[in-house]
Amino acid sequence: MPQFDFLAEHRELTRRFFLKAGVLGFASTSFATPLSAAESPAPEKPVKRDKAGAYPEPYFTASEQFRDVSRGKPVPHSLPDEKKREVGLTRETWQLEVLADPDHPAKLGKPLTKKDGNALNFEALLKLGEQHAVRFPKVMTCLNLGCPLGMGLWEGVPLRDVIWLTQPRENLRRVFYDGYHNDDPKQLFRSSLPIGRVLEDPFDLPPVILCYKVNGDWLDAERGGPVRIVVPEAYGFKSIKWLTHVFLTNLAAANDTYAEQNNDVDSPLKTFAASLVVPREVKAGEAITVSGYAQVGISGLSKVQVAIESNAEPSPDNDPYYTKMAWTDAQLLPAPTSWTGLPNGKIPADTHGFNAAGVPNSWPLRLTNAHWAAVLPGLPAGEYTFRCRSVDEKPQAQPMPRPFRKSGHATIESVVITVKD
Ligand SMILES: Nc1nc2c(c(=O)[nH]1)N[C@H]1C(S)=C(S)[C@@H](COP(=O)(O)O)O[C@H]1N2
Ligand SMILES: [Mo]
Repeated sequence: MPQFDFLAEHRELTRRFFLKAGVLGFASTSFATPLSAAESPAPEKPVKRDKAGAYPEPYFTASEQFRDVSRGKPVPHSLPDEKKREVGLTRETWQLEVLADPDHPAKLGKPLTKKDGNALNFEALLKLGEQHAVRFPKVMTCLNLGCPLGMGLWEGVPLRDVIWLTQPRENLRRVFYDGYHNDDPKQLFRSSLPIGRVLEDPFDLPPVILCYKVNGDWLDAERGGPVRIVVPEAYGFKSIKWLTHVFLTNLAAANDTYAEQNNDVDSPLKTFAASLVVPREVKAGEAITVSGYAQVGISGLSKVQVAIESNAEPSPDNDPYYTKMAWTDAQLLPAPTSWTGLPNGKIPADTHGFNAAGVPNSWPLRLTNAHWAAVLPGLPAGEYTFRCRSVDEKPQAQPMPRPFRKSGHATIESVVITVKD
């Protein structure tokens, strides 16, 4: 299966930056990346180059190049077409039930059920989309993995518009939802949200959607089609694929499958910086080129900073988050001018975060990845430790104040660099 070649994209982006900066350290660099080395398997198929041999300016990831995180035996997207039709995993046969949770029922005037013949079908969803469709960019990323699975422009109908159809009246505190799981309770993968998050959007966030398109195309089966939930500010496990059921409940607590794995299921995307290309060895006195990406989490990103210290000098005590280091600002790479992966390379009208001309209102965009690069001055021979961190919009250095792994990847990375005479 072809996969998202994030590193190839990143190298092409930063190549332009280093060319302009007059330093091209790439020939001798080797990768030092805790993320891609430890957690991301080697990409199987490189991103296609254009006629001139250059990679496209990366941004949105082709749906088939996403990394796939799907459970199930067999995984639902691998079912034969006929079976997909039978179980409602095609646009023609898909139906969504929106019901009261049988154990802790919310009071609904009109649940949407197969039994009553009013379950929501794809045509009715698209009909709602004519009035209410929304689009927003978001990186799909797994809380357990930390590395990006792919960048999508997700399109769909706000979940609240479907919930309103059920005429909820009382005893509604949370929304539980799950997807097709081979009718085997052991394979169930489910998630949940407080009703308040669904009915109203926190400041400047897009709504939670029933998503049926990504990057201008119908959502394919591997990405969770015909319909998946996409929660803008959340890690991937909240964005349930092959959606079949929404339960409106009076329970106040999360029932997410991910909660069973010690995960913090209320954690929104963290802001952090990661290195992707750092040399292990450089010549004394020679400029050091480093680059990486930052996940722009819920608290935004104002800058990425880098620091390098000699291992011969002891670091200050009681400074686990390196707040006392001599940090310098890296360069955040600018927004693309053409949006690879979208029809005609253009941002469609009414996309969250963009103006009418398809230009981002600000940069970098929240809930996406930003790329960065820096050139550090040459150093005398010795062993050094390179680090990078992010500073959010508040501006707080991150990953503080919440560096717990089970809230999502967030560390200040360190890479040892040897400088040789
Ligand atoms: N039905 C269902 N939905 C699911 C999953 C799953 O196993 N089954 N995996 C979740 C997890 S843990 C992640 S990280 C994302 C991954 O989305 P992707 O496969 O589109 O990259 O899907 C989520 N939705
Ligand atoms: Mo995940």
